[in-house]
Amino acid sequence: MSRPFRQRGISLIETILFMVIVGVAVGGVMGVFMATTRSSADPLVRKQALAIAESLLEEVRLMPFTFCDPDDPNVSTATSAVVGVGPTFCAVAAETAMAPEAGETRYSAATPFDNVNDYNGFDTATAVPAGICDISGACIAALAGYRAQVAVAATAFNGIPAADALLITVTVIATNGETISLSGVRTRYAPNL
Ligand SMILES: [Ca+2]
Ligand SMILES: [Ca+2]
Repeated sequence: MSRPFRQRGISLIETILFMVIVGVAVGGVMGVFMATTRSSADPLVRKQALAIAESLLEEVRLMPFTFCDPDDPNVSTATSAVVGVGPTFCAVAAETAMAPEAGETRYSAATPFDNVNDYNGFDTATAVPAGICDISGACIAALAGYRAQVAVAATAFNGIPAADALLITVTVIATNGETISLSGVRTRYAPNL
């Protein structure tokens, strides 16, 4: 006993409403699209700054952090930084200063940085040569607008006392003023402790 279904077209008002709704929706999507396109250069700068920070942090973390000087014959057997006779002592005094020793630079062939703590205070703006450079002193001209700074400080870490762990913080300031900071911890290598 069903009534016959009466077919009916779309009215002009319905059509106009449809167009208005679709227009507003497309406008919103286009707005997001344009904002993304406009700021798409910024992630590039951030990624570049991050890449510089990561590579410098990696370089510092790979430096020796031992009781004795890295060149000390007892570097792998010493059980403290005490200078003395025998394999458990350092033969010469360790580099304990939180700064490079006299004559040391990141780019020196004869006396390069040879300790984690040598990097404390390193700044690509004041280093010679200045700029983002590899350890041979070859600088990348395209990265002239970036500046990197390193800070190294003793820190207690996960149960390891502050005397045996160093917090390394690399800060990169990008061309647009954006700053990225990466931190990593380097613990002392002391197999016989
Ligand atoms: Ca040194
Ligand atoms: Ca040092």
